[in-house]
Order: sequence, then structure tokens, then C-alpha cells
Amino acid sequence: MKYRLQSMLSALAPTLSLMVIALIIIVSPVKADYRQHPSAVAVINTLVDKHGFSVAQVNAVLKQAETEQRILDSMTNAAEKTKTWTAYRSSFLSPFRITKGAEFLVAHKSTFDQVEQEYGVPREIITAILGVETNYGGYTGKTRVLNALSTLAFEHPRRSRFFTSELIEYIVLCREQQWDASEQLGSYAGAMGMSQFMPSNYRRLAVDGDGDGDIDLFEPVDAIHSIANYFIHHGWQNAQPVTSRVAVRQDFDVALIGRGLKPNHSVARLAEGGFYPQDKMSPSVKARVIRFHDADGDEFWFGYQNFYAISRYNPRSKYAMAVYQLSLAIEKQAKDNPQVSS
Ligand SMILES: [Ca+2]
Repeated sequence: MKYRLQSMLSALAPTLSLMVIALIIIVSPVKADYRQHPSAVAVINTLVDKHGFSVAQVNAVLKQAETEQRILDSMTNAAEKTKTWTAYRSSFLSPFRITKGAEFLVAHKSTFDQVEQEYGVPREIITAILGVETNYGGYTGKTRVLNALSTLAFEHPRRSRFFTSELIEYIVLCREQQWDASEQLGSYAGAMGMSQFMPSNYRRLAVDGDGDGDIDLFEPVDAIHSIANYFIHHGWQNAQPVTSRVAVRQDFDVALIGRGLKPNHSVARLAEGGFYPQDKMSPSVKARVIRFHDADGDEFWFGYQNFYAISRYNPRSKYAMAVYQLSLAIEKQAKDNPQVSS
């Protein structure tokens, strides 16, 4: 589709007015008819064979999907990829977001009391996730989820496998929730609700926290319970550390850092390699060295299992660290101003 639009553009190039029309075409959703796309066969077959849909039912959904170039552009320009750690951090740890977070804690105190008891996931962490993802539900996304998932499944080869699977999950989810597949709104990547769950997570890990028989992630009680459940599923350990600031020896062993965020060496082994946590840590605890490159030098941290659990929400170290530091700022603000209420 992208290439077809590009060749259309070059054909129209000589006339200015026609170029303007072409630009309007490129930024507006384009009817795609993904029923005809070669990769649609796998989507149709899976939904028919594994989930009992008819071909006509799947086609009726795919027919409504539209290609949106800006969805593809957003994937390339994600903040985690383009911003330095300092810029990324300050965009999420704004005074407004911290204050709103402290207010959110007060407004949902009884829900958090229950959730901490049941899951052992701290309220500040859950609140920080909601703050980073949607500004506490203030912005849950305006992209049609069907367009987001179809565009990325069919037009973004590098992530096609993941988004094809999410598109299938979404179509099943819509049947389970009795939603019209063309109406749901979410992020440009197809994440939904205050907690921004992808369809597969919505189906498997979202829970009905308020017990009204409906799993509604656009509603705070269900969203709070669901995030806690998500963290437990990804190995959150109650009352265990998240990170430590690390001082490094000049000749630190760069090979110990490796790729990924899963804790890979004991604190003792990392100390041998020149990484020294600034908190007192048991030598046997496993950690991963996190390194932030910045204009004013590098920052080093240890990320423990709970840091890794946060990163299962978005697998980038900047994301996990911003969530954690926001949680600390919210906690401090709530302690300093216990009277605050929304
Ligand atoms: Ca509910």
C-alpha cells in the first residue's frame, strides 16, 4: 500500500493542486480491503479453525479496516527510540503528572488497599503505569484499534507476526465483549483502556476488579486490578528491590551488560566486573546492568527482577526506569501532602 501511494505521488507531482490532494490521501485513512491481502489467509484460517468464526464473519471485519500511514510513522518515532534518557525522564516526571498521581492514590485508596493485600504490588507502581500510559485515564488513544492492528499486521513487515497475532486476538476479544470491531479506540499500536492492554493481554490478564460482570479497562477499578494481575504474571516479587544506582570501575567488564533486561548475573559477579551497587545488596541477588547514554555522561543502574517485571509492559529500560522513578515521586508527594484529594 505504501509503495502504491508513493508511485501515485510521483505521477501526480507536476501539478501543485494535485499534490495537495495526494497529501490529503496519504494522511487520511485509506480503505485497504485486507480481505485480498496475501497475509489475510492466515488470519482467516486461524479464526475459522481455532475460534469457530465463519469466513464471512472474518471478512466482514477485515473489510472495515483502513490503512493509516501515521500509525506506521508513530512506530518509527516512539519516544523511547528518539529521546535521550534525560529528556524522556523529564517528560514523564512532570510536576503535573506527579500531583495527579498523588491525587489518584487518594481517590482510589480502598481499591488499592484491597489490591495490595491480594497481589502484593505497590499502589505507587500501578499508579505510575497509569500515569505514563494514559495520564491516569485522561488520554486512552483515538486510533481505531482495527486500523492500528491491521495496518501494522499487513504493512509493517518487521512486526507483522506480533500484530497479526494481536489482530486475531482482537477479533476474538470483540466477540467475547460484544464490541463492534470497527468502533473501539486505542493507541496507534492497538492498546486499549486506562492500562493500555493489547488484545491478547486483555483476554488473558485483565480482571473484573469491581465484580460487575464486565471487564472494563476504561474503568479505574478494573484497570488497577488488571495491572496488578499483569505484574504478578510477569514475576513481580512482593517487597523486593527494583533498582540500585551503580558506580563503575573505569575498566568495567562491558561483556557483563549484554543485551536484554532480564537479570543475568549475581551482584557478586557484577562487582567482580567493576559494577558496585550504591545500596546494600545481598551478593546472590541477580541483576542486570542498565546503562543510559546521555550527552552529559553515562548512568549505570542494576535492574532486579521487579525492574524486569515493569519492563514487560514496554521492553525498554528508559520506560521501566521512568515508571519506577515516577512511582517514587508520587509516593513522596503523597507523604508530603497527605490531605490532597481530587
Ligand atoms: Ca468490572
